[in-house]
Amino acid sequence: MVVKMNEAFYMQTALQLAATALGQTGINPVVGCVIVNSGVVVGLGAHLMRGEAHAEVNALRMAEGKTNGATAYVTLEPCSHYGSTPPCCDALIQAGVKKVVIATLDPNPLVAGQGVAKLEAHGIEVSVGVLELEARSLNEKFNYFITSRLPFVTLKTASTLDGKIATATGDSRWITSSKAREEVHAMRHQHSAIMVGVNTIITDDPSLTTRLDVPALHPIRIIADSTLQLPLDAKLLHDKLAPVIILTTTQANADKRQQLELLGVEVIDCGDGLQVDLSLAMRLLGEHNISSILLEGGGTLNGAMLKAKIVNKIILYVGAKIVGDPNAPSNFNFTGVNLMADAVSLEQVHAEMVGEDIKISGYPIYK
Ligand code: AOF
Ligand code: ZN
Repeated sequence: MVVKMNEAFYMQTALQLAATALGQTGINPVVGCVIVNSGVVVGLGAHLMRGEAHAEVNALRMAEGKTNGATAYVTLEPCSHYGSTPPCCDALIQAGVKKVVIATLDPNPLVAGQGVAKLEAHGIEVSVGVLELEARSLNEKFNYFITSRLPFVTLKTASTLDGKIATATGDSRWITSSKAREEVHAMRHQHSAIMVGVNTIITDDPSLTTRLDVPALHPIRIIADSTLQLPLDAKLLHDKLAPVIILTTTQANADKRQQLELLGVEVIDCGDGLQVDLSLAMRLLGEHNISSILLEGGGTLNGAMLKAKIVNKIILYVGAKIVGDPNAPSNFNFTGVNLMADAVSLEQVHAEMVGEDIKISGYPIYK
């Protein structure tokens, strides 16, 4: 294999190092770092877990003794603040690094340009912007959470060509092929939490865990259940595979709440109304350090979340099938718009094939 040796080449490696840790850094970003001295790669590092060493520090450790005059390629601006670890800027300065190539600035208000300023103040040459879009997209959940303290919501849904998520009898196995379903399990690993409506539990009794060929992380399971209809024998209440959070209202039955709490479930009140206040729910989940949610709801929850303008990204798998019947449930149920000009539209739309299915993704634009 002959590779083109340039800044993008080293940054690509740093991005791959970062990507390996997607899903395991909690509210922290994924970050990768490659250190090169006189044309030789001397250190590789990634940030693996919140509370543990940052990418630069891991890479500098590997490169020990060979860092003087080196160039560091980092996917995120090195931090300038004291968090769980001392500032990476200080470590780079002390190691005698001559140049730092950065993909993108850190949106964390505690850093946000101060890292670059500190490096430059110590005579280090800094450049920002190599593979910037790739780096920003890798941390899209972190970027949103760190500036809003709200979880980044990815709405994932699968439908037929006629927009149905089941037949009129309720059968939905399967709309898409196993390849698409496997991708969805990787997505579960890469989100802090998964969210469904209580009707999904009543109908399917799912476990909402991550099932892949290799061990993976299970998301926290969130159920929107305004009137606490969740059956006490639901599988996910007893498997102890991941925490369960129920979103309800102060109106819900106090006895049922107590029964659920006795099973180890956290019940969160989201307003005093008849239905869960979804915007308030997002604020409260953000306070619980849930930085990303994979929404796998049915049409009603999908519609309500979209209407509340709290869906950040939509991923739709379309199976090339047609089931017909106006009574078959569809993807998004909400009071529709009268004019096409008022429809929710997506930006940065991307389409690709996944096995036999069509995958469409994009970001809703809210007016
Ligand atoms: C870096 N390199 O590898 C990471 C950075 O809680 P702490 O101390 O780990 O700090 C987390 C913050 O530090 C996080 O919000 C982000 O701004 C930055 N993460 N910075 O230079 C890294 N993971
Ligand atoms: Zn750092």
